[in-house]
Amino acid sequence: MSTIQTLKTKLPKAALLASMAALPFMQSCDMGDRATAQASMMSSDAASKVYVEPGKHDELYGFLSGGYNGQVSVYGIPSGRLLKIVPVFTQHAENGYGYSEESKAMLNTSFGNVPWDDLHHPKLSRTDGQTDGRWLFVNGNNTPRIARIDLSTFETVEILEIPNSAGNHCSPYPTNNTEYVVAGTRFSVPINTDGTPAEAGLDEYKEKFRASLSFIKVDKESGDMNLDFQIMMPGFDYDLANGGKGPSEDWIFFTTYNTEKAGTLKEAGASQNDKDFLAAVNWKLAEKYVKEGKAKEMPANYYHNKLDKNSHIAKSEVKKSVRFLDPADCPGMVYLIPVPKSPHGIDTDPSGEYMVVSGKLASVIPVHSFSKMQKAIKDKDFIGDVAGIPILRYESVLHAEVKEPGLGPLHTEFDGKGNAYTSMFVSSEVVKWSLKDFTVLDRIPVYYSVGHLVIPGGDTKDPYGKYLIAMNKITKDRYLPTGPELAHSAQLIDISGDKMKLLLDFPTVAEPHYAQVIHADKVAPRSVKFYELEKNSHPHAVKKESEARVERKGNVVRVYQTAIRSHMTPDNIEGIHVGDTVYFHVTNLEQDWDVPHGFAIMGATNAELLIMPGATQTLKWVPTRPGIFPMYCTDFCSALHQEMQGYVRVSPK
Ligand code: CUK
Ligand code: CUA
Repeated sequence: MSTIQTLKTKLPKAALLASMAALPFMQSCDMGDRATAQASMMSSDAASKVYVEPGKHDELYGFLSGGYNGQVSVYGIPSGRLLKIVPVFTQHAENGYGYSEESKAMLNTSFGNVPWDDLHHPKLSRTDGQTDGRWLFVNGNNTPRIARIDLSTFETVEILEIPNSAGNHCSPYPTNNTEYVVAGTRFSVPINTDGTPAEAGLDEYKEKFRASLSFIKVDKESGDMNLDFQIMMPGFDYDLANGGKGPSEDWIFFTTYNTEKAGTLKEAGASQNDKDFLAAVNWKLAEKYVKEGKAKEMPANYYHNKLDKNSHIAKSEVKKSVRFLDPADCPGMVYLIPVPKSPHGIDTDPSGEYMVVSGKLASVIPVHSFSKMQKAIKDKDFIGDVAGIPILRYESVLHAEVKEPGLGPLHTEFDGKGNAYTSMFVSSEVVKWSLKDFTVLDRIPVYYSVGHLVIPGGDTKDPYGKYLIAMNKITKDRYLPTGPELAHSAQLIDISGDKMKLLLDFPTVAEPHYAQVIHADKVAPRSVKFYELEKNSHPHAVKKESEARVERKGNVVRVYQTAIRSHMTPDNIEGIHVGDTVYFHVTNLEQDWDVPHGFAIMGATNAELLIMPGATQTLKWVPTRPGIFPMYCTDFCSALHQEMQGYVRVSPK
């Protein structure tokens, strides 16, 4: 029995809830108890199960969100080796992302250039309900954005701002064939559909506040995203979502909270103050309504940033309007299903029949049934409505309740063998339960306070029930101390047998909320090794050393520079004056795997460049004082790497 399980039996529920925040502390203090628990939960051959021989590859890729670092980190699983950090919403000095002239536009928004975000949920693209390894979609929580990472280059190639949204948390959710990626707002905000600036007090919440659910069309071939339409929902807060599968694949489900702000259930005559809603949206029907012309258009101002494949230059396009559907005009498109108060995750099982809702404060995990939902809709078994959206009866849709699952259920994934695994934030454990009789089968403590968990394909039709990764919010004493700020932590758990067994702890980069895990052979074979110089269409690229040069127009100086082992051309530059705007357009002439060159110049106020073979990147520099400024290659590229250097002479104005 873990410390928490012991506590649970000793404390009344109210006391337990009150001590939610303190629990992880108590846990980590009780070292003796913990060591015992730990020994019993470790796999005896853990080391061999996670050992990947030097030079051998991992079986799986793990894409972990970076939370408040705004990036995605890529791990080899089961080894837990960090393979790469892919910058998405955050500038990344390591490779100049967000600093180079080419990549800056990637971070443009209607608020300006926003070089940071809070990245919560990665989701892989799908074909026929299974991950296909083509793209990874991620959300920016703070300044509402959805990004697409191309998994052939592991680069962020597209960022789409979401208008009428605030706190883009319940995103992004691809449908089963990636027809759409769906993004839901977290906060309701006042929205004027005539496009005039919307501003209102909370006393006008019910009349003026709305929540948008955005449907982003994804091009089958290119992956390009386009905001097709939004559904304007009543003003609640929207937390998380997930799509149906099989019989329910036309549907997507959203958890909501703070529904009492809109005075909802009480109005419907229901005495269920302890309930919020699951919003069930038929996206196929919504698409049909849009095709039939039911959508209205409203002015909107949002950015769509795309990286050009051949020039490697990001360009922004500003969009001016968006179409929207009002659920009141669209019968059958949206239903509300009561769920325990303050739900967090909503997860659908691989068969598509069950919708598992995790109420953070609930003592049970309700499992709703899709077929019962359909029957209740057919029978018009409604207990009221909110803004024309029917509310179904809890009992009519409920299939089962998982009893005594633990405290603070957050998220559920599936192993494809008839079991579900739910993360318990408060009691700090992962709980395995059966989809057959909805009883708890096993539990394993995690250190400490797990948020999301992930099973490879565990959110798809076809999970690979060998591993589970728990992503823990609190690290405490798991590693050598590093002062007050600690790395977050993930734990790899073997779920291939009846009992869950801990295999490995590994520190993560910032705070992974969710993750995706996929078989390496779905991704690795398509990985690009270098960019073809011939295809480089950058307007300031030079394809041969003999074309390298310096050009001046007024006070703008362009250095057309080449880098190849082991020199840069030109390497001695004169005739620059204080106050000039100097662009170093550096083309890496190499045509080989893993030979980037870097570029840095003393005193530059942005960052270095890291230029991949065949590509051109630009560093902007405005010298502020006269002198001799060394420049050099920052990436140890050959035995003569240190010789890849030069000088720029800057004269007074
Ligand atoms: S949330 Cu972080 S633990 Cu953004 Cu998916 Cu639940
Ligand atoms: Cu090129 Cu070091």
